[in-house]
Amino acid sequence: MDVRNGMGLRPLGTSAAEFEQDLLSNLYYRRGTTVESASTQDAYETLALTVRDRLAERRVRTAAAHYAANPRWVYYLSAEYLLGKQLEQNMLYSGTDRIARIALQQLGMDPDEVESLDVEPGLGNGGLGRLAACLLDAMATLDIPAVGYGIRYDLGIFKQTFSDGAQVEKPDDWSYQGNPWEFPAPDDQQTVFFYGHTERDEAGKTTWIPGEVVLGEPSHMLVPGHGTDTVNIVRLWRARGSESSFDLSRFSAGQYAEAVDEAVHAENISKVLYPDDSTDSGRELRLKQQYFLVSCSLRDIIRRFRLRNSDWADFPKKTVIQLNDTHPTLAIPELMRLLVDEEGLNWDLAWALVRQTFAYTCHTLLPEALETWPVPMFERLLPRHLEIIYTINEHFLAEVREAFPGDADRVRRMSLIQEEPERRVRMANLAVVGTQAVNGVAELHSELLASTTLRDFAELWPDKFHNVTNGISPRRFIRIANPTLSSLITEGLGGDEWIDDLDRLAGLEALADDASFQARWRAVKQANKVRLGLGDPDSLTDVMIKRFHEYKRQQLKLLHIITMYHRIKANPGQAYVPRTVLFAGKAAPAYHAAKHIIRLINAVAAVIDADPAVSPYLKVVFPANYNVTLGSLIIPAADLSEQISMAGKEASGTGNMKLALNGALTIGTLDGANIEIRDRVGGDNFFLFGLDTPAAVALKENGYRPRDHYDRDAELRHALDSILDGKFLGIGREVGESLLNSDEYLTLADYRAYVDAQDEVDVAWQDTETWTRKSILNTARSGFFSADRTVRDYAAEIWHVNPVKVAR
Ligand code: GLS
Repeated sequence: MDVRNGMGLRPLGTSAAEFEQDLLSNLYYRRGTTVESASTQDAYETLALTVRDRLAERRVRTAAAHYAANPRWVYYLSAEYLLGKQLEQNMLYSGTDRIARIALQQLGMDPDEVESLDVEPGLGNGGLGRLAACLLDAMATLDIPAVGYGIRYDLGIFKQTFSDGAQVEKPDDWSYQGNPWEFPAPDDQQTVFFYGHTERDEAGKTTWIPGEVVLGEPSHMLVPGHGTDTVNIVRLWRARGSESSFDLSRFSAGQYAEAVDEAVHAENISKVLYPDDSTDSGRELRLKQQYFLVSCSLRDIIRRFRLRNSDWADFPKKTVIQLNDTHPTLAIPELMRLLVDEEGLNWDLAWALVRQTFAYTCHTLLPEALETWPVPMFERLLPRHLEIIYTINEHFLAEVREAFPGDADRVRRMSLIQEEPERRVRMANLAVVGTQAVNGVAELHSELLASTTLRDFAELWPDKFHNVTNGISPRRFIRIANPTLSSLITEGLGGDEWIDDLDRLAGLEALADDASFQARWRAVKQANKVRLGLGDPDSLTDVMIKRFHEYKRQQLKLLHIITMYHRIKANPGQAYVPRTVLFAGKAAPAYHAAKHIIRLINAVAAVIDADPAVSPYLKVVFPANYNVTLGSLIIPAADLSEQISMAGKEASGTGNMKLALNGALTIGTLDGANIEIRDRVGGDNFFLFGLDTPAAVALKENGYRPRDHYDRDAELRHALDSILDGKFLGIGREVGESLLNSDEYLTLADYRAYVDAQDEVDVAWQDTETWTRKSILNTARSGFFSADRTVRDYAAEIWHVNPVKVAR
């Protein structure tokens, strides 16, 4: 039932005429203007509000259903969310896409122009942040009561531009025009402490006397489910100076600017997203951000718990808090502090509750991504939390000593505090100790976590370790990103149920050999290439889209391109398979090696473009500023998906899933989720190459010498020499030298296997029917990689939560 009926409110209509009325009314009352004088921005904001209103009604009903059920909640804590644009998604989920467009046209507005003003909130770096968004989408779609918590950064991930081929970063002031999708909730504001000292009274009760007080102001965005009435929320915190940070004495003395200084300073906490992906930036402001997120969110979680519950013993029954990587791990000592210091629970009971409440997802294998904090910095910022961590550590290490008597080395490795070369707090260790479940994000990753990175912990608590293979939202990454393919699939399967039940794509197998279906499949790919507008739509579109990181090995792709270039130059008369190689992705601003690779790619692209003997066959394009929006245009146009990381380094990858789902064939190593993709799509439909993890480890242990490969392989030598000799506008010598002298990620060792596999790609491409068949099979067999399956796995294995249906 529409709750507004009971409130005497008019239900919102489902016809284009009613939508048009609501547009007019919102234009008038919310924007204070009329059709005649409205700007495109007015029209956009009004459209967003009119769509949002339709979801708001579902949100109210969802909240009522959740309140009545008093269920076990999932609270997802994440420092990053890459939500992507909201308008198109919200129109689809609210069923208003068609009527909204008609209504806009009726009012004489151009729907495409109006929709183009929607802005992507770039509140994350890459895969980890996008995964958080996909999981929220799936939780809502599966009717799981959930709230996502994050930070409302004023400046999201930087905007990438190129100057002379080099990456230049520009600030991303994403909400300077406002954000129509957001509901402020000032009543739920929280107070956060920093610095200061602790005091203990005679009874042993500890009080934290803070040195700085900051306010956390929440707002939320709606997270609608698809094909259901559930609308969950993602709640984002923004820092504000508190009144106590306004220095009244200075104000009275006429020093107004100085008086507000501290308040302004406080607001820096949510000013900017740290632009490092898979690396630890280690700055105090970052630690402040993490505590800010955790402190605000936990108080909010407790407030929500108290709406229906009073007994702390019930807290873990009603609450599971999922830590998205180590960034929100401070939630563990913070909940201890709240329970022991503020609620007066005894330590043992509090610790039992805390451990039952939390679960931790690890997203990396790179040692440099495991966060640690210098003890002196930590102690200054969070004095009480350090005491709590010391106490947790004491109890924990006693447990380790009991389980492994006499193993001092193990105790040293497992301690929450690193002692040498300097004392640091180890967040991953804390996250494992303070949770009931730890999971990796792909099968290989989970195995490697338990056998290497977190081995000591897996030996102590084998049952704590799980695998939950990542997944992607089929709504976002095929239905919305690739509408033409979606229509073809719906036609082929005789219905659109597959969108929320992705295993049904298996039904396409029956069409994989059907010549007319194949022809339409190719036509869709072609049209998507035309839509993308980069490179010849008849060429093989070869894409590598992801953050720039040496372990991902964009440099390997580059060596292949240079080799193709040399082959064409050497034999200009021959026929070559025309390729458009598309790179997209950002490098962390301080990651110089990655930025050199970007610059070299752009230089190689320019040299090839300028060479008429080569350019008919080979084109390298590098559109700037890769984000969810650009990805959604590239992915549907791709023929070949490059997933070429050094084995044992990519935790999972999710771009690999998006591309396979959209019918691209993968060329890849046995790394991360590539292994599971290949298992499912079949070895015949996947171009495998390179060292596997044990071989890569062994090679490094036996003293890898990249120069041996250089000496042995003439084509490789030619490619590297041309870089070292400055043949590409003099750019890239650092890249060449690093490959030749250290090559940490075994690029040269995998070069020959990679180039040979690429030759197989060329051969396969020339057999159009077989290629199309492989493409269809990739889509048909990618159902497993739906985020809905991922969320079901979390729900069954880790969260133990049940759906709550929202009645119509
Ligand atoms: C990452 C990993 O690097 C990716 O392999 C993984 O797919 C993603 C989501 O689990 O998490 N970890 C990280 O710090 N950034 C990532 O993208």
